[in-house]
Amino acid sequence: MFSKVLIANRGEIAVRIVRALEELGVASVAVYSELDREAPHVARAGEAYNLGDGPAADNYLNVEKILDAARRSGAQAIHPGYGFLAENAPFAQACEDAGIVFIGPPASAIEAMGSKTRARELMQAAGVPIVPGTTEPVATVADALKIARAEIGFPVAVKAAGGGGGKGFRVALTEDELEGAFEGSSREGEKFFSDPTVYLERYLHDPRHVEVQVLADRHGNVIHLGERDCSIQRRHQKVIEESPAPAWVVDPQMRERIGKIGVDAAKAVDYVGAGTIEGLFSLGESGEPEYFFLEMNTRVQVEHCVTEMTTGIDIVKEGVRAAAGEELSYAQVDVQLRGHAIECRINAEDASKNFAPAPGKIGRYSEPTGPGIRVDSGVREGGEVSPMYDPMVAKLIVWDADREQATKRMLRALSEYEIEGLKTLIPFHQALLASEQWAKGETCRDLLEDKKWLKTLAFPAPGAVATNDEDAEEKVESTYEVEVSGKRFDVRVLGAPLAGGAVGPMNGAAGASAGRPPKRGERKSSTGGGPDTLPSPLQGNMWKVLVKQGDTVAEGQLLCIIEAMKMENEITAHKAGTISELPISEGAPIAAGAPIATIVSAE
Ligand code: MV4
Repeated sequence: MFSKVLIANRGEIAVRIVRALEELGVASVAVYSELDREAPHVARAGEAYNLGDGPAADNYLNVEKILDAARRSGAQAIHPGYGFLAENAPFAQACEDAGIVFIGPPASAIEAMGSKTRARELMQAAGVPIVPGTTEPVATVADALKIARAEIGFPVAVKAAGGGGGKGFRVALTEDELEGAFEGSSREGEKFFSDPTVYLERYLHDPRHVEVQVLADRHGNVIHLGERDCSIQRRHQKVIEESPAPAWVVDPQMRERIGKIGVDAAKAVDYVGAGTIEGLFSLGESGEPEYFFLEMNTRVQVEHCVTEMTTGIDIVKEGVRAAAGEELSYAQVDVQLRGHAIECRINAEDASKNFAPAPGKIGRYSEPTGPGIRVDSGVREGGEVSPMYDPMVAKLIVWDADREQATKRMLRALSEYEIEGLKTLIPFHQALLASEQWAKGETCRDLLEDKKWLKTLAFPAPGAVATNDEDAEEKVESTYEVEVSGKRFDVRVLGAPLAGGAVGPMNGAAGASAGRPPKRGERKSSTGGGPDTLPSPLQGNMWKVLVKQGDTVAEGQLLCIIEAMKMENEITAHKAGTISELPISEGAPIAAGAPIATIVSAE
């Protein structure tokens, strides 16, 4: 086993890896950017190296600086976590060349799976079922049309070969949509992966995202740890994951089939460590279940925890052991699934505003505890969620005997979670997990795309005015705890503002009430005004601008799309009115807090 390992990451996953290393008796080395000087992952590690300030390209993504920190610390291996350098084949190779072990698969496996067309070709040769379509790049729209007509049929999915995770994914429902889908996919592939190559797949109707966790060592042992269902996604980002999949989706027979697909896929690329084979599950024309390989993630994933809960196997520790040349601690027969686990991603985002990132300073902070609860977080009270990084601040994972009980336990845990000052997905999770669609094990796509439903999850403004009648201006809803004859009551008071109370949002969306009285400037006027200028919630690049100066827009109307952290973030109008100023342009960088638009209410 190694004596010291450097963690080339931040946030909850860096903390997760420190914990695994500590249990293995391995010293940990953190790296950090200037912004993360006070971050929990730095405090938690044995030693830490400052990589300097600036964007991630200058620190967490800087190969030379990270290798240098590894050398200075005497670390024998580097754990990349997920994101950043985790699936970067040249980095894995650079580690090897520097005599440092990359905790993950060989660079050749990362590279093979990085090209989606190459991966499809390899998987087909290994007998792994792929979504019907092409394994060769499709050069022109004319070729695409020929192939779609003759071999695949419509609707057809166009995907970027360099893509994955939904980037460069377009659908052509009919022939006349093919050109637009082809061009769009190719453009996005070029922009994000410097590769305009696209390929075609049969478009599956309302599929489920079902993936399988695998572990492999350098001695030829490959096992699977069962499946995870990650069908609850918005804009191709997973928000809720569970293991196992709902019973009607994956039965023991299907589980064995998916497991074998995972093992065969890993063996085909000489995989080492923890990896995930992502696939699509759908019902075929005659209602029979189908499962196809989609892509392989050659790293530990955000949602690995649900599998840890149902198998009792520490996936991060097994990955470190495998990298150190040890044999896996488990054979396939040792893997027994028990009960049901669910994970909710606690992102600093406002679901009611199209999941806009909502970075900010964290006030009072208290995590849920009790039976069956696990919280993997990378934040603490008084900390700050920077617009510079991914808005996922924590993962709440629960385990219980079955799906129904795990759901109730998750709702209990969500209601215990206190995060003041920050808008998070907690109200979204509460509403979704209470829905009939979730109970039935549906994909919930209708809910996730239902703007009206999302709007009901709006956070009250600090010290929100309770009603909208004329003299409501001075009325504030507050909750107080009182004791009457020794019995405790929570009372809601609607009335004149009183001093004291919480600052900023609490977990609760609509209906939450604690709040200080509004200050003059931030008080909502009764005419539905509010500040005219909409600041950018995040730093990124302006990818599309959909309005012009002088346009009249409705509240919630799409104004522009900002690309940040490889994600498209839709920015919508914060109020109705006329755009008087629009200091943004496509392709230009935009800073967090910089003005996007000034909207003057029509009166
Ligand atoms: C698909 C698909 C339908 N047909 N591919 C790819 C990336 C992943 N984030 C979503 N992807 C999809 N690929 C074919 N050939 C539908 C989706 C899809 C999806 C799949 C499972 C669960 C939720 C989804 C949400 C949007 C799109």
